[in-house]
Amino acid sequence: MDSHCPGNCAIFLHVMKIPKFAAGAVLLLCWVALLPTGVGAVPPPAPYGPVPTERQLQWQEMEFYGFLHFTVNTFTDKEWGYGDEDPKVFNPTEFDADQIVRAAKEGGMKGVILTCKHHDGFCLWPSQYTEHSVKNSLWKGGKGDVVKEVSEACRRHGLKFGVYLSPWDRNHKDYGRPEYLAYYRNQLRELLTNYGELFTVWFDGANGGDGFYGGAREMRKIDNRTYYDWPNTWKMVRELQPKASMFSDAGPDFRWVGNESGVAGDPCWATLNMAGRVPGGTSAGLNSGERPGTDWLPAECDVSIRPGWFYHAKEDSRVKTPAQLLRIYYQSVGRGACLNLNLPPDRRGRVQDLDAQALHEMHRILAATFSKDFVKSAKLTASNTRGNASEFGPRRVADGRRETYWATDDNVTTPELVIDFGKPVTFNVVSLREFLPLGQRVEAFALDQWQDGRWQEFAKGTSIGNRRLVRLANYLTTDKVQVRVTQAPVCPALAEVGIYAEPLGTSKE
Ligand code: FUL
Repeated sequence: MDSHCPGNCAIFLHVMKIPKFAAGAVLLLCWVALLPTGVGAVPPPAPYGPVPTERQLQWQEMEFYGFLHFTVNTFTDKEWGYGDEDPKVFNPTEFDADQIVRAAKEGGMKGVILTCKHHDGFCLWPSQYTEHSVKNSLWKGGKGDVVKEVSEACRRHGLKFGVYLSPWDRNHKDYGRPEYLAYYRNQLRELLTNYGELFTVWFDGANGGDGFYGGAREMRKIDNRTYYDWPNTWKMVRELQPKASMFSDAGPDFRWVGNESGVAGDPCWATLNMAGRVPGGTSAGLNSGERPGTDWLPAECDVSIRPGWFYHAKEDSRVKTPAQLLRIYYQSVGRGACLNLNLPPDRRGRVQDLDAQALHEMHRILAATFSKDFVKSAKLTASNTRGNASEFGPRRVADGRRETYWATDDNVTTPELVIDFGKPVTFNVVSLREFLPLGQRVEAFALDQWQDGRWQEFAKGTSIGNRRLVRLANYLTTDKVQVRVTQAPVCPALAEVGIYAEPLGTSKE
């Protein structure tokens, strides 16, 4: 923790839910320790609205990770298995978890989420609670465990691992009855305890309908407000995997963005009004979020690199191009959401070269774009700075640290920040980040360039949150840029401002 310890301590203590009396004592010590130097004379801004937990912050920092949709559907050429599939159809010929995880890593992903059980009910691990799993497949003579292999490959390659366990189970005889819940939780417990640390548990909202259901072959509908008793399932995840962030249409840690095309709303607020929301419930408000909102519930954009979620040979010609993937990146990560891009392993049990190459090329362009930040060597001047410049001054936006930020006095809510490069610079991408522990504060901003002796606006936007990427259709050349906060209910706290140039020739599709 650096020189603005008291403010950060306060947020830390709040986030960690440390009792008030203990928090008071710790804060007092922080103040006393810093008083002789005079540092910290002006406290940090007070948080505004809902703020993230430490767990949510960790998840938001990942920004980009992937889904692996793989099951019997890969072999039956379906998107939703009915639940009557013979486990023997699951038989990847050259399964290679390292190849899959390497493709994700070389594409810039920070983790992967495996469909351990999709709606068809087939389990990719030898669950002791069902025969409908890899243990009755031909793969590895029934001795294989895809969850184990992928989770271990993730650890070998430094990626995080997460699980998807479909609540809807078209195979299980008890689906729709109270007994199924015990089965679901038993399976979840296996995944939560046997495969190391998980960064997420992903609860799908698709629910109920026709299915095999142990041979009944009928329609079963459930009431998604009550059937799953989510609070108690979430409690189990918290106990067994305290660091895992949970996904559903209604959180509790991050939300669906309301579409499967990878596009966050503009704006996309990290907050939502939670009253009456349940997983699998309404998608109203999920795309743009709600402001100021009752809870911090940032969005995840899930989308497949192909039209379907599972591998189908007929879609080999429809793998998204690097240019399409880049657009998705800018419309998801660039609007403050995380991107969960699906890479479906094929019948060999590998990611196809086509998919890996498209992803790799997208990552190469992003890495080249963000390798040089023109703001780092520029002179920064703010129209207002809170307290001591070494604490809240404009240079804080260029130190590459999310934990530090430029802030203004409480009554200055629409300040300007001038970035003087000292020479003409050519760029087409601007990146902004807020200091999230103080809440989402900025409601609108504008960007100006210095041209013909005056400021000329070249872009404007609304929400910032974890990240806002402004990608211009054309490169601009100027020696000064101005960031203007044009609307905010409280003083802003900007953690980062970056200015970049995409490699020449990057196609925008
Ligand atoms: C949906 C499912 O129905 C799809 O098959 C896929 O798993 C997607 C990520 O979520 O709700």
